[in-house]
Amino acid sequence: MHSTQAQLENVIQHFQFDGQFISVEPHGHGHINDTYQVRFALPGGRIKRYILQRINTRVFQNPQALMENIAKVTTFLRRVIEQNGGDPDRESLTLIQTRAGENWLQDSVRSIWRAYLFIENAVSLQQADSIEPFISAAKAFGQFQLRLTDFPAHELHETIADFHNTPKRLNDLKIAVQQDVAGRVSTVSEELAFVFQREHETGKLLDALAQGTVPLRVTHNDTKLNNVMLDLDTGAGVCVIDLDTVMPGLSLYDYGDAIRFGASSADEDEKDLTRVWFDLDKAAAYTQGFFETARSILTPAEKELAPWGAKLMTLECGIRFLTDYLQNDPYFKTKYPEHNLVRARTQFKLVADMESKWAAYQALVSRI
Ligand code: ADP
Ligand code: GN1
Ligand code: MG
Repeated sequence: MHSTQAQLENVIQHFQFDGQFISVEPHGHGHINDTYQVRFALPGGRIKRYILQRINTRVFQNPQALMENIAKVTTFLRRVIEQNGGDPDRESLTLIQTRAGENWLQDSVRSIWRAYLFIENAVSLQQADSIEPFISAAKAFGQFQLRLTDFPAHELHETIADFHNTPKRLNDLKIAVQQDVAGRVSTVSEELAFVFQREHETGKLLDALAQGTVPLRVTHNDTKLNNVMLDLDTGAGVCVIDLDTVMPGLSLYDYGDAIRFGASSADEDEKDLTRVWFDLDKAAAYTQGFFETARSILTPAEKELAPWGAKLMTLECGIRFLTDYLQNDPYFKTKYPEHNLVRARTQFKLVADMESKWAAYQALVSRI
């Protein structure tokens, strides 16, 4: 849904922003929420920016529970960061309250809004052009995992049920095939065959959890490179953002999803598949950074299964894009009709390439 300038300005009035309103404009490349940057002038002419987001309530059907999670997690993180002598306004997201003292606002058309301090002098990247930013992201997500070790997991709501339940995601794809609401099934037989050939592998992570081989932790669950802010001067990871899916999960989800997005040679929606491959150097860099940072808590099984985390998160994401394509794109934001199909294809290409490099990938993980 698109908001008019008047609607946005009305929403802005309800938050406790400092200074004189200057402007509001769309911001970032997220696939889910509507994100805006809002600029205010402070006395003396300094500019203060905020992030304003309309929560996607098709995706997050209980926004109240979601905001409760975010408030708890950011409060917890602030304390840990303060204890370590860090700057919580920069190293964690900071919610801005409404004038009524709430963490979120429902407007006259029932949209749900929230606002954060803008993390300044930092950037979120759509692709790692070299391994340095990817190492920084690995350390930031490893540290995020570490900082939340003692967070009481039972206090978190599951904001999206079965978010990384790959067998369930595959089942959703089967239903979408049966329903074929967009008449697109006949055009994706190759992609469907690719997925179904790997059906027997989809339970690998959940089986390990059920057998007690790997522990349930509090995880981020959406560890794309563009969900971490990197310092513009030093390149170091500053702040992990996009906390909507922080829930109980496996560290392998976080490791795997980061590899899926960042250890690719190309963008998630690259159309020319000859340009898409699994970059072992980037994978090695991320593995090193993540394992080094979270080493004190990760178990041997979590390290051993790392390649499976990467492969299944990539396959699962491809399955989700393909399902959305078959359902006429209700979930992910798209810019053109085939966008989700293009995205699904890059994910399957990456899976195939991981398979062809499997022995080398496993060897590098065990070496690290
Ligand atoms: P989505 O769930 O749609 O991905 P995100 O919360 O990830 O939404 O926000 C989208 C983009 O907005 C991010 O990739 C980042 O570039 C930018 N962004 C989000 N929060 C902040 C923040 N507090 N400071 C600066 N930029 C931010
Ligand atoms: C979405 O919100 P964003 O753009 O950071 C999605 C992730 C997918 C990702 C694919 C809540 O992430 O699960 O892996 O797109 N987030 C949600 O790019 O579904
Ligand atoms: Mg995001």
